[in-house]
Amino acid sequence: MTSAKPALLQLIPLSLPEAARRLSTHFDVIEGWNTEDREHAIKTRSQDVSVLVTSAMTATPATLIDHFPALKAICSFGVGYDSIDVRHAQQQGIQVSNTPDVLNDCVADEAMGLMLTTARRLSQAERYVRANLWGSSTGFPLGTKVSHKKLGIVGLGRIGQAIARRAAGFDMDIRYHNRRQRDDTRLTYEPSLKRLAEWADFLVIATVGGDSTRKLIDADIIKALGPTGILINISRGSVIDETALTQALSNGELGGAGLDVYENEPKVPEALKSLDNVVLVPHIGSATIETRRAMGELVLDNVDAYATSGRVLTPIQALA
Ligand code: 8YV
Repeated sequence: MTSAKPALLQLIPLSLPEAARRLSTHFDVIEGWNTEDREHAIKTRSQDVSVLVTSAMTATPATLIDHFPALKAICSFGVGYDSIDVRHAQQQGIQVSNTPDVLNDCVADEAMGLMLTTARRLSQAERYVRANLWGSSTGFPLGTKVSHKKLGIVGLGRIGQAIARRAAGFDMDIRYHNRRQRDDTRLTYEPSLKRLAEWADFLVIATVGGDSTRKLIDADIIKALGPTGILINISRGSVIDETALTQALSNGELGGAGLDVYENEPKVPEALKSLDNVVLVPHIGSATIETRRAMGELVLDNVDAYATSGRVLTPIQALA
């Protein structure tokens, strides 16, 4: 039986106590985060669904969007939208929202954490203590200084700028590469990514994912960063050629890497796991209690705004 309210299909659970109440104020909520429930909803309710709740990590391709002829809004949990066919949705007049800004601090904090952990070998040092090697004949290797070093930021968006503010506190010399120079920053713009990599001690990837940046960091850029350089990725695994990265880390062409994201999550190449000059964490940039709550609330605010005004609150700008 269908209710008088329009239907909202939730492809992901929102772990906020108020989520069910807030979503059901305006919508008949269909839980579809299990494959079985989702398939059932597609079969039986596809004509009713006007709102889809999804996430940056949930595939929302054109084929899924096209199942719902009455779809008007897609509200996503997360800032990245390479998992969603936004262009296709917008071409059908469907609004798409994400959760920008609320996660900038945590992702930037994590980028700094990865820089420090990789350069100062903190994970390796912890493994050393736990393995009772401290005090043994096996010495612990020296790390690399972070303060006063040269930082290249690839992608000076909201998260990139938050990283730059933090790095300024470490007295780092900061330059950035973007598709276009920004007119609202005094940071030095480097139009050539290769020259930025040659110059930098640390290269932090904070750009968008998707086709426009696929394998932007290839063997050539990795080589330019060089044997003492450190690569940090908090954006998307697709931006780095993971095979080239693994090779460079193994043969000493690159000094180290701190990775939050991977080409084929949750799969991490075994070859990377065996290396001590790489720090591997499981896509946790936004994963704090405070930030995940704020992201969930912003999804609910977007759904409410759509229901009450017909416009989502934080739309993704129209893609060309
Ligand atoms: C994920 C992220 O959203 O916001 C993004 O783009 O990659 C993360 O914050 C999070 O893992 C939930 O899907």
